[in-house]
Amino acid sequence: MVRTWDIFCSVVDNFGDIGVCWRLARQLSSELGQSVRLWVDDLASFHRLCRAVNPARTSQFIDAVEVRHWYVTFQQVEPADIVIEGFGVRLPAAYVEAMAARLPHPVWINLEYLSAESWIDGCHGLPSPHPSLPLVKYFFFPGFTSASGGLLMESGLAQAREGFQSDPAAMAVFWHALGLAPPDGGALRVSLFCYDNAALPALVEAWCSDPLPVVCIVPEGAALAQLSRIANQRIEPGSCLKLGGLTIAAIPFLDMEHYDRLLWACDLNFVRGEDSFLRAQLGARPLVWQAYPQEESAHLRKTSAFLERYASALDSAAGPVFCAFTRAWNRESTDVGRHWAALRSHRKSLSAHARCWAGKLAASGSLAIKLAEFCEDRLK
Ligand code: TRH
Repeated sequence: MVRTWDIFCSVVDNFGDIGVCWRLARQLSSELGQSVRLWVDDLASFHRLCRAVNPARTSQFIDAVEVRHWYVTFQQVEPADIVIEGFGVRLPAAYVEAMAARLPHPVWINLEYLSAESWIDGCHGLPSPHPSLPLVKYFFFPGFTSASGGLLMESGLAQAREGFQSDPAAMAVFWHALGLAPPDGGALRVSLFCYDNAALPALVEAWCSDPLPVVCIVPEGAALAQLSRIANQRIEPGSCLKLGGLTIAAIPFLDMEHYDRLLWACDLNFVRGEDSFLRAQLGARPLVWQAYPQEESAHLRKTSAFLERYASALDSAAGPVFCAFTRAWNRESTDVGRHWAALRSHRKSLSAHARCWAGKLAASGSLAIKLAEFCEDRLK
């Protein structure tokens, strides 16, 4: 059944929130035929992920999704059948009152952050009645189990990825477009997307002195700024800098489709947050994840929960090395320098495991489909 949806996204900082909300909106519209309106408070950030977005327009259609600029002063509209607040964003008070006045009341969902922690299975789908209005909000938790809300995966993704990864000509075109020669097998290609990380200087040092050359491809952003500080010179997107055996290849911030291709094309991807983290797993290449740093070391618990799931099927030699490296990266410990040589020596088993893991992700279920079914059950 075609339902109307309002998805509210506040960008705050970084790109994960809009990345997830946009993927969800697009999939609900293009694959499930739903009528979707996406409210975004920062169209300039959205434009960086999706070039079709015109930041100057208050309303526009992109891939059949109605994109609305969400201003502080909200222009009242009739609420949709299903209302999604992305990551606990506060909805406009007048909109919430209109939800309460609308019959039947819309299904109200708080879309939570992806986590591998086991407690989310017990909280997924729980209702929370509004303290004063006749409304119920449901918590929807993405996750890695069939009991969770599943993972954002568009259909046809594995085929598109495999088509690209098995087509050297397409990969060569991609590398040339970035201003880089296709790999000749003599160097390791690593993409780097991370938060400011006190461990990065030690990793750079290990890369510089590694007998296996490393090409580190860095989109413009925090990682490139930190590399510039480490190298003590400004590294501009589009330029390359050689430091011993390390080549830093700075590239512009890519749109989502090209960023996916970068993840598919590299031998190893450093990713962060939630969305690049999942895209790297779906990319079927080895990854090192930096969880979004949180108070009281919550990110370290998230890292451990992921490692428990991901590394359990790694062989007994690669598993401990992979876990030690990832933990050190998240603790921002200079131990990453010490662990680097061991990590990359296991790249064959890490690559085989990454392919296998990507194939298993489908078992968690598609988030968009699960969400649509969850809401439909409550609208009946
Ligand atoms: O940008 P992030 O750090 O987002 C974060 C997290 O979601 C975090 O949990 C949240 O609390 C915080 O924002 C506010 O990392 P993430 O989640 O990986 O999102 C990055 C998005 O940017 C993702 O959609 C991939 C995309 N991207 C590109 O499209 N092109 C690029 O060149 C790069 C580097 C990323």
